[in-house]
Amino acid sequence: MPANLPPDARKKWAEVEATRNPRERLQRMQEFLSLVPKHKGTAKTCAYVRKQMATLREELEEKKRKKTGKSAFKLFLEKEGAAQIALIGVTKAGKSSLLAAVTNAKVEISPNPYTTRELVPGTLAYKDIQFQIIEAPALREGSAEGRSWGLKTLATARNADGVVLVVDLSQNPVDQLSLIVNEMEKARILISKPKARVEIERRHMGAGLRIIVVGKLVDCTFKEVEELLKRYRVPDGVVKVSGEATLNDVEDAIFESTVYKPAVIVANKTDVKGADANLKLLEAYVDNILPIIAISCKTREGLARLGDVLFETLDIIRIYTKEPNEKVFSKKPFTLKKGATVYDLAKSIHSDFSKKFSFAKVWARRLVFSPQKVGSTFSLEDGDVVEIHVR
Ligand SMILES: Nc1nc2c(ncn2[C@@H]2O[C@H](COP(=O)(O)OP(=O)(O)OP(=O)(O)O)[C@@H](O)[C@H]2O)c(=O)[nH]1
Ligand SMILES: [Mg+2]
Repeated sequence: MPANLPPDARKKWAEVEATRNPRERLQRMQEFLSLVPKHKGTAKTCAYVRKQMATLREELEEKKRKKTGKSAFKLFLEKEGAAQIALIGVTKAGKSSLLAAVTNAKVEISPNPYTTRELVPGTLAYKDIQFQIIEAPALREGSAEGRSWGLKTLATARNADGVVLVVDLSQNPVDQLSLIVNEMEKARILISKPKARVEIERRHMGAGLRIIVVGKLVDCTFKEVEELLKRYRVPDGVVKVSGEATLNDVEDAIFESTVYKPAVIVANKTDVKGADANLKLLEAYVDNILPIIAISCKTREGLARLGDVLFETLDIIRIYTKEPNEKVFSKKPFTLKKGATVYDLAKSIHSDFSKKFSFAKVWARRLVFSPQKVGSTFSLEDGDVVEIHVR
C-alpha cells in the first residue's frame, strides 16, 4: 500500500506532481522508484509508476518522430461525433470485421493473427447522431506492460467514452474476456463500477481543496483525508468520494487514475459450430453485469442492435437547441450525459454562455406546459428542446 511509503518518497512524489516537463518528470519518477522499498505492499504503486513512465517515454518518442517528420504514430485519436467507442479484443475475434460491417471504414480482415496494428477509426450513424468507432490493435497477455501495441490500445480505451469487448464464439469466450478485462484492470481501466470511487480533479493553484463525500469514509475522518492530500501537495482540487472508501483508496487515487468505462460485450461468429454452447458459457459467466450482443459479421445477425445498446449503455441524451425568436430548432443535437442540467448544456455550447446565463425555455413532452421557463439547475432528458437566454 502507498500508505507505507517513507517520507522522502512522499516528498519525491510531490516533486513529480509539481513537474510539467516530461523529461524532468521521468527523471523524478525514476528517483521516486529508487526511494520506494520493494515489497508486496508497494508493488502496485511501483507498477503504476513504471507504466506512467513507459507512456511518457512513448510520448517523448512521438514528439521526436514528429520533429523529424517520421510516421504519424499516435497513442489515441481525437474524438469525433457524439461518443468515441474503442473495439477491444484478442486477435482474430473479428474487430476489423465488425468495424467494416457497421461503419464506412476500409480495414484489412484476415485469418492471420495481429493484422491490425494501427488505430482504425470509422463512423456509425445512429438515429441523428454519430458514434466514432475505433479498432485498436489486439490485446494479449502482457499488453499492460507494454507488449506489442498494448500501450496504444489501452491509452485508446482510457480515452474513449465507452468500450466494446469483442469475443469470438468459435473459441472459449470466457478465457478471452478474462484476458482482456485483466489487462485493462492492470492499466486501471475498469468496466464495472467499483465499490468505492475516489476521483481527484486537480485545479489551478490557489483554488483550494474541496472534499465531496457522496458515500462514506470507512476508516478515517474528513480531516485525515485533507491532511493526506496536503502531504502529497494536492492542496488544490476537488476530491469526490463515492461508495465506501478507506484512506488507502484515497491514497491510491493520488497515484492511480482509475477510470471507469461503460462496456458492451459483442460475441461474434454466431454462425460457427459450437457458438450456441459457447454463448451460454459466456452468459453464465457475465451474469447480466454487462449487456451481451450475439452477432455474426458473416450473416449480419444481431448487428442492428449495436446502436441501441451503445446508446443505452453510454447513458447519453440528445438535446436540441433553438435561438430565441426562431421557430425551428437545430437538427443536430448536442449530446450530453444523462442527468445533465441546463447549465451543462450552456457550458458545452460556449463557456461564455454559462457565465452570462439568465434563464432557459424548455419544450418537453413530460412538462404540463411547454415551453416552461427554467433555471440553470433544470435536469434535461433525451429529446428536450432548449432555448437559452443570456444577460
Ligand atoms: N465464421 C465467421 N468468421 C468471421 C466472422 N467475423 C470475422 N470472421 C473471420 O475471423 C478472422 C479474423 O477477423 P478480423 O476481423 O480480421 O479479426 P480482428 O479481431 O480484427 O483481428 P486482428 O486485427 O488480427 O486483431 C477472419 O478470417 C474473418 O473472416 C463471423 O462472423 N463468422
Ligand atoms: Mg483487425
